[in-house]
Amino acid sequence: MMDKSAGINHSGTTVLNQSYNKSTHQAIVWRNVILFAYLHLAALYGALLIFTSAKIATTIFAIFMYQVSLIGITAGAHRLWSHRSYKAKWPLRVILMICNTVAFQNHVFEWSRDHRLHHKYSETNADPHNANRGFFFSHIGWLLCRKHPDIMDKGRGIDVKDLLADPIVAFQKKYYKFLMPMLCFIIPTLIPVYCWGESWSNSWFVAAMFRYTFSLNITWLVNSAAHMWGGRPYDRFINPAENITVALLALGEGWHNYHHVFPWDYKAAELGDYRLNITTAFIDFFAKIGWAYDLKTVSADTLRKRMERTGAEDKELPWGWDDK
Ligand code: ST9
Ligand code: ZN
Ligand code: ZN
Repeated sequence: MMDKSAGINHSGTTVLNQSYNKSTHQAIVWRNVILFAYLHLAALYGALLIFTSAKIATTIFAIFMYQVSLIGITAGAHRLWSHRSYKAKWPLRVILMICNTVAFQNHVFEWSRDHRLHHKYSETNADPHNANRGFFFSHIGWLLCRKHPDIMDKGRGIDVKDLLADPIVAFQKKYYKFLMPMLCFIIPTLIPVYCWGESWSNSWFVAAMFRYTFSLNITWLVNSAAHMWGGRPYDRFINPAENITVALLALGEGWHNYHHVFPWDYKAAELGDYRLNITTAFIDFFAKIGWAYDLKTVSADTLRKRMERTGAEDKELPWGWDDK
C-alpha cells in the first residue's frame, strides 16, 4: 500500500515521506559494529604493512583482487542482475558470480533486491541506505542497525522472481556460507603465501583485510558521496550526482545522476569513456565475443529532451562532454 504522502518525482521514482521518522527505533547490531571496527583497524594495519614489510607482488595482487571483486558488483550484481541492462550467457554469469562472491557484499539476490528498493524509494525510509540521513548512515551506518520497517514493507512489493529463476544466482545463494569465506578470505590469503612466499600475517592483513575493506568503502561511496556531491545535469530535483572521484575508484559507477535517471543503460553513464568506466569496457569486450548481448542504452534524443526538462539550470556539463 502506498503512503498517503506518496507521489512520483521527475525520475518516475515513488516519493514517500522524505524525512526520516526518528520515532522508529532501529536497534544497533553490536556484532556488526565489532566486526566492522576490527575490519577497519586490520585494514589500517594492512596499509602500514604495504609500506613496510609486504612484498610488492602482494600489493599488486591486492589491487588486482579489488578490481576483480568490484567487477562482480558493477557488471554483475548491479548492471546485469539488478537492472537487467544487458543479457549475459551462462559462462559470463558464472565468472560474474565468482567475482561477486570475492566481493562479499551479500549474495546477488539480497544485493539486487535491496538495490531495486534503493532506486524505487530513493532517499526515503524504504531506501536501505537513505542518504537523507546523512553521510555516515548512507555510507556504513545502515549496516550497523536493524532495517527500517518500511524496507521490509515496501520490499515485499519488489519483483525478484527473475533473480531466483537464474540457476547461477540460486546456486550462489544456496552455498554462500561456504563460497564466500573461501573466495573472499581464505584463497586470497593462501595465494601470496604459497605462490611467492609472503608471510601469513602480511597476506591476511594486505590481501584479505585491506583489500576487502578498501573495496567496501569504495562501493559505499556511491551511496554516500555520489548522493551528495557533484553536478546534476540530467535531473536537478534528485540528490544523486555526477561524481568523478567515485567514478574513477568504483570502476565507472560514480555517474549517479545519470544512473538514477536512466537505470537501464548498461553504461550507467552518458559517455562510454573507458578511462572512467572500466565496467563498460568489460561489458563491451564480452559483447564482442558474444557472451554479453542486448545491451540497452539511451537515445540522444531522449537524453536531450530529458536534460532540457529537468537538467541543472546552470547546464553544468559532465566530465568529458567536450570529447563527444
Ligand atoms: C555490503 C553491502 O557492504 C554493500 C551494498 C552496497 C550497495 C551499493 C548500491 C548503490 C550503488 C549503485 C551503484 C552500484 C555500484 C557499486 C559500485 C561498486 C564499486 N525486501 O537483512 P536482514 C526481510 S554487505 C524484502 O537480516 P535486519 C527478509 O525476510 C557487507 N524483505 O534485516 C529478510 O530475510 P532474508 C557484508 C526484506 O535483521 C529479513 O527481513 N555484509 C528486505 O534488519 C531479515 O533481513 C554484512 O556486513 C527487503 N529489501 O538486519 C551483513 N530486507 O534476507 C550486513 C530484509 O533471509 N547486514 N527483508 O530473506 C546485516 O547484518 C543485516 O542485513 C542488518 C539488518 C543488520 C544490516
Ligand atoms: Zn543511488
Ligand atoms: Zn542502480
